[in-house]
Amino acid sequence: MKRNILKSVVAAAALAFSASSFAGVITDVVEQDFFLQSTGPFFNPTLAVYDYQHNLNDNPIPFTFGSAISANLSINIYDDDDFFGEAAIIQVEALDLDSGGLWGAIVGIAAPGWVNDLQVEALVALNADGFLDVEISGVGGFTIGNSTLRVTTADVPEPALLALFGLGLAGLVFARRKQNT
Ligand SMILES: [Ca+2]
Ligand SMILES: [Ca+2]
Ligand SMILES: [Ca+2]
Repeated sequence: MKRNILKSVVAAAALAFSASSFAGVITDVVEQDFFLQSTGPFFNPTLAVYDYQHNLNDNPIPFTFGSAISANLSINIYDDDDFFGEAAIIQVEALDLDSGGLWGAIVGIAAPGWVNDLQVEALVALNADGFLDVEISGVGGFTIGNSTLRVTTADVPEPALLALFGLGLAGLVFARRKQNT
């Protein structure tokens, strides 16, 4: 009887281990090739807006909510090499510029590429549901290419399986007590 319970506890522990997320790096790439072009007169162009989303829930390595301890976002954004300037606001989740930022050049060719580490608010949003929302709004004309999100994860055991493991332990304690009386 006792041995059987012990077996089930060991099995539950093994299950908890196999289903927990292990420390590592998840790389999520959104493949895109979008030319953002604002319209309107040169001195008063309209703001053009482009949205996309990183989804960690459809990846080969599954993402466990709450396991992201740091993340880095890299966007292949580049100019079409015209003389005119361009300006972009990169918004990551909330409209603050700590995780997001600015990109562009007043005249000439803007330097290609944009990269930043996610700050607390965006990291919390990513941990909540495995989605990261990005919005790029800008004036001028430029290309928004692939976006790469690199997420460093920590070990997080599945709560449900931990509960199962706890239940097994409780059963073991109960069985021991029963045997002692
Ligand atoms: Ca994905
Ligand atoms: Ca330019
Ligand atoms: Ca341009």
